[in-house]
Order: sequence, then structure tokens, then C-alpha cells
Amino acid sequence: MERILVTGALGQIGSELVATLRERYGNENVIASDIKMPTADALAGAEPGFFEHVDCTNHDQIQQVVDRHRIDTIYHLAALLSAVAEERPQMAWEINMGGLYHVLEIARSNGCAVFTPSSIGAFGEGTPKDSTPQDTVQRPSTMYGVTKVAGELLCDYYHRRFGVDTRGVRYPGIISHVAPPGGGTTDYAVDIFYHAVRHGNFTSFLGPDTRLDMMYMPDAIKAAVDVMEAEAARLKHRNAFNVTAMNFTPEELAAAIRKVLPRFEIDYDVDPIRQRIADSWPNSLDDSAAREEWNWQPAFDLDSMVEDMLENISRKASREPADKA
Ligand code: AKB
Repeated sequence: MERILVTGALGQIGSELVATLRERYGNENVIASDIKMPTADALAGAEPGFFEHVDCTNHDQIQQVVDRHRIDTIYHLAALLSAVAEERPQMAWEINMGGLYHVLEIARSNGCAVFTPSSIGAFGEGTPKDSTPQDTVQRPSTMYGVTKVAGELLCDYYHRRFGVDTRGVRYPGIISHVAPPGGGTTDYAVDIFYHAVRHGNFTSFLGPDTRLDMMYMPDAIKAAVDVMEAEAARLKHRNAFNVTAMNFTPEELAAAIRKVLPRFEIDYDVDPIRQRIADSWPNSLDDSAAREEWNWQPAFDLDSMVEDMLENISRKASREPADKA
């Protein structure tokens, strides 16, 4: 029987992951937790279920929730994203590394399995930019990247040294119409859809030719669930599988939006900090290890993602009060 705790459950991935896990394993078996308290619609239409207030930098708070709900699996999503981590590097270390360390220690002493997301942010200077291999140079130049590489290594260590069932994927930028991202470098690829629907134009903070890997949220959720359900004997890697679904530049994304909204316009006001971060990341990942070891296969490409995003955001916008539109 799976008894699951999701940390960072009110974030971009967490709010949709909780809904999927509840459908799959039963409402009563999935405990959502976050440092924020949920608003009425924060859990993405999920059936009501348990919510616990948990600060991941507090070992005892996590332990109490694990004891109270007899948790055996933790999806540990609480972390600061790249742009905000670059603004507050000390806090990023404390949350991203401190939180992961407590979760791994609790997993070790309570026999829990752990899913931890890594990111394309774990790559940097010296990494091949195109078809970035699964195992390659990892010298990130951001605090976010440093915590992601250290996190990958720490999860590997807890698996080898203590036998903890740690697993994870390296996510690219994630696009969703449900919960907004917060403080990421790839966030332009979400904001663009709201501006396209509401105003017909968008000013991008990344330059026109900045190519990055991306994924639509249903595929991101599927990756997390599939890697956790994969047969252990088939896994040669564990904690940082490259996964991707598409890659594009802001110009190419705008062109795909124009196929549905022909009058859409894009212009550019480049943010030097986020541009520097994006320039240090790969253009496209090689995800063949995930395909071979647990049959990873995304369902959405650029055009099908754009169509679905525009449909959902237009529906949302038609329900909004006029002053928000
Ligand atoms: C970010 O932009 O920080 C994240 C990521 C790619 O890890 N979306």
C-alpha cells in the first residue's frame, strides 16, 4: 500500500501531481504539504484530502507528518527555482539542500522511497549543448544548478550507502495552464500564453533565439509517476534521468501560437540575469536512458501543447472578470 507525502504541493508541479496521485492511489493515501496554506482552488480541482503545513527545513515537522500518516513514499518538490535562487543564493542552499537532506534522512530511518526532481539547470559550462548526454560534464554556474547537482549526488549516495529507493528526473522547462510557475528562467513559455489570449502580444525576457528544452505538464506528471513505478531491476540510473518532449526558441513558440492566433505579436526586452542562466543550459537533452530503462515517452509535441494551452487558457479567460482580462 502506498502512503504518499508530497512536499511543495502548492507549487507548479505539486498542484497537478497531487491530483494525479489521488486518482491513482486514493485520496486518503496522498498527503499534500507545503509551507503555504492552500486557498480554496489551490489543489487544482483535486478531491479534498489531507493537507499538512510543512516547512522542509524543519526535520521534526516532516518526521511528525511521516509518523502521523504512516508515509512510505515522498515526492519532494519543495525548492526555489533558478531565477529566484540566483537572487537569494543563501536561502536557496538552505531550502534546496537542507530540505532534501532532511527528507533523505527521514527516508533512511523510516524506509521511505523518494522522488526528487533535478533539472536542465544541473548542466553548465563544458556540457555538450545539443543532445546533451545522460552522463556528462556538470559544472553549473548558478546556485540553483549547484543545488541540483549536489542533490543528484546526495540521492545517489543515500541509495548506494543506505539502500534508500531514490529516483528522479532532470526536468526541462514545464508548461502548464493550471498553476503558475514562480521564479524560473523558463517561465516566459507559460506567461506568453496568458498574454497571447488576453492582449495578443508578449514581451519576452529571453532573446528570440534562446533554445531550451520544454515539456507539457501532463508529460511531466507522467514522468514522475512512471519512474517511481519502474521495475527497480531495469534501472541502471536512478536519480537524474534526462527527460524531454520538445525544444524551441521564443521565436518558434510565437510562430506556433500564430498558427492558432494569426495576429499574435512578440517583442523582446531581455533580462540579463535570466538570459545568462538560459545561455548556460543545454539546447536539447538526449533522453534515451529514460526511454530504455523505464519506457519514457512524452505524448505532447510543440503544436499539440500550444493548441491545448490556448484552448484551456481561453476557457479560463472567458470566466474572468473584465478588469483581469
Ligand atoms: C527554472 O526555469 O528554474 C525551471 C527549471 C528548468 O528547472 N523551470
